[in-house]
Amino acid sequence: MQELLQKIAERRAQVVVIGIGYVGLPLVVEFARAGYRVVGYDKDRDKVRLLALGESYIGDIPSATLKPLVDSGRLTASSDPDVLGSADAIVVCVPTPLNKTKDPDMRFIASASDEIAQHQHKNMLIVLESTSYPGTTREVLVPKLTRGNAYRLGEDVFVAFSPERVDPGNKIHHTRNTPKVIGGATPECLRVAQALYGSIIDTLVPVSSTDAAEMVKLLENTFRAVNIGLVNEVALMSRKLGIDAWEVIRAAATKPFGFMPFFPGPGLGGHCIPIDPLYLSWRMRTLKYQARFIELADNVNSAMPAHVVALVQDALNGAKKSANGSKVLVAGVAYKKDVADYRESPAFDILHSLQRLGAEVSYLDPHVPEVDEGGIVMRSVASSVRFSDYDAVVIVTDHSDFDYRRLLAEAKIVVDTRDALRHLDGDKSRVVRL
Ligand code: SAJ
Repeated sequence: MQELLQKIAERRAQVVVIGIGYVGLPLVVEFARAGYRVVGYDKDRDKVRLLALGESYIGDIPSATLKPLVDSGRLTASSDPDVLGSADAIVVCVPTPLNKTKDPDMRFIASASDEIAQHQHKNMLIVLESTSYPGTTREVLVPKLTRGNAYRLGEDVFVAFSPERVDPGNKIHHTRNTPKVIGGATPECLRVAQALYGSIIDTLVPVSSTDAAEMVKLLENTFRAVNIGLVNEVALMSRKLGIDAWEVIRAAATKPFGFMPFFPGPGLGGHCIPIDPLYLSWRMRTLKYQARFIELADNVNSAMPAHVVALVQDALNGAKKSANGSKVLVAGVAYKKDVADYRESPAFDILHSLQRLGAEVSYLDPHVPEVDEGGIVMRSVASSVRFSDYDAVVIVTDHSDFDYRRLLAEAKIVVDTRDALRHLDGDKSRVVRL
């Protein structure tokens, strides 16, 4: 351990980050900035090629940040698993999606851990950052890295879990200034992991085990999914009560203690909040326990796209039009404002449902020029599009750079799922909100 701690302290440790996506790329930047030699390892050759050129493909990391680090020779990229053989520290930031039956898809973690095991040598630190169910590090990673007792945990192999806390598009909280939770498979593992992360992150939050660290992350995201589910149900109840849910939530948010505002939306998007909590409910099912809040929130949130489509149908009906044959424009397909990522975006459920009703659908999203998702293959219309060319416009993502004033002036009907027009005066009689 001393040898490894020394290498880390002197920045001589060779770091390899497996998976250079929205979590891994900011990490390789911080490690390179701290003076380490770091390799971004990914099977996606496009990412490797772009990183090797110093060209960023992640909105939060400018190429101007990347290029000097690549030119310095400290930051390199590779698709060759042999780079793992020369690593002193490996950080795993691979996707943890759900499969078709909404069960954890562990293939990326399995493949990464197999490759690490194949290239393992003495005195290696391996940290898992990918969000997964409590027990993953202990039950999946550790056995592979200590198989046949070739390596002894906490003596010549060190394993930890440290959840990522990246909020895409967040201009204030980035890798270095966001506190980092770390759990070690043994106290020595924790100590080595803290030595590594302590050189790139201001505040570390050690916890007692990898299981606890895994659960911290799931609590963070379940907290969001459940509270978003709550306010989505508040929106449904308020509509039946003839109450403005947005007004009620904003008024409740003036409470200076004991309240945190969440807002209704067209459904949950992104590859975290709709997915991570289901890793916990899946794990609980294997222990014969039903995680009721997670499943209820998932039910409510998953039903929001259909609710939006019903609002569109009702609004068209109010104008004596059927959805069938109407032209509908979806404004925004990204999963949240001011990002280009459209994974799991509810926009596609809405587009699909409107198509099935016979509507002629288009979308406008300056951040997403084209999509090929779940059978929807489309290009965005131009931002100069005339909103009056459509029978209805549905605001699904409240991007800052939409021309809301012109949209409100021109559109025949607006279904606003984000209360994006709240700042505008003028005739709102054609606007329907969640
Ligand atoms: N949403 C609502 N209402 C809200 C907040 C969000 O409908 O009040 C929707 C968004 O439109 C989006 C989804 O929920 O479709 C997720 O939004 P999000 O704000 O949680 O953003 P993510 O998924 O990009 O990032 C979250 C992080 N967000 C924040 O902490 C603000 C954080 O929970 C994690 O670091 C990250 O997931 C992750 O990687 O787990």
